[in-house]
Amino acid sequence: MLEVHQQPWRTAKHIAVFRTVRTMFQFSLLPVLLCVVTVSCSETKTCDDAQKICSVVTCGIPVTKGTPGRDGRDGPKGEKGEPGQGLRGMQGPPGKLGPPGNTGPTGLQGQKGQKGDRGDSSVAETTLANLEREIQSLRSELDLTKKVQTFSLGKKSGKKLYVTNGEKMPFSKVKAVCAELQATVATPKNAEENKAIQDVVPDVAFLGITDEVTEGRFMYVTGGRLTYSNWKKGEPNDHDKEEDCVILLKDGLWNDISCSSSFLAVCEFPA
Ligand SMILES: [Ca+2]
Ligand SMILES: [Ca+2]
Repeated sequence: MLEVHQQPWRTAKHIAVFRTVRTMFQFSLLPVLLCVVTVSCSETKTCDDAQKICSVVTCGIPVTKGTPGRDGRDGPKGEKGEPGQGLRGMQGPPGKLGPPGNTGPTGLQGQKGQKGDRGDSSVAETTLANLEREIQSLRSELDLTKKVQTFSLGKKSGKKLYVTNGEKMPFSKVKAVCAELQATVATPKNAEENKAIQDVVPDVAFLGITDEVTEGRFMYVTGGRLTYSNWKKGEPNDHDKEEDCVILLKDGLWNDISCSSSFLAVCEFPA
């Protein structure tokens, strides 16, 4: 204030600028002074070097060696080295069997062989003898089978065997069924055979007798005129002129009937 009064030419603006410049001078000089003090405590350096140290070290504290830094990044990959000289491992087991290959082309036809020797007639004779023995054996076996069938299935009278399947059908089908079995429709040629058939069937059955060829003249389906008959009284009457077949009634008597009617089938086998 005294200087303001002693130097009246100075304005208030001039005073403010003066104070600012003085303050800046004082603060800029302070680090230099501190650095000079620090350097003087350790070793002799120029003022410029001391300023560099002061940027990382607190002035006035003795400088000590720091700990090592972290490892740097890995360098680029080197070139492939030479094969090692160590022991070689044992060879592994064989691999799995591969799939089969495609079928190859057909080979060339071979050469024709030489003509063989003339056959020996004794070989043919031996073969024939063996066949005859086999046939004889089969005949014996067949005879035994027929005897068993006769005993277990049918009624035998003389040389005939009568068998029924228990089904009722028209006469034409009865003939077909028996023919398929290489048999004929049952045909009694005497009272004994008539009784044998009667015992086999449980119901009314067709007989192998018709007058289809000539009305009123009954014949066997296997051929030939009747040598035996057992007609019911008043039969055959050819009722409505359409009765050309013959049935065996339950009492053993015969009756002419329509061939399209259905009755039991009985086949006759030679026994
Ligand atoms: Ca008739
Ligand atoms: Ca009749």
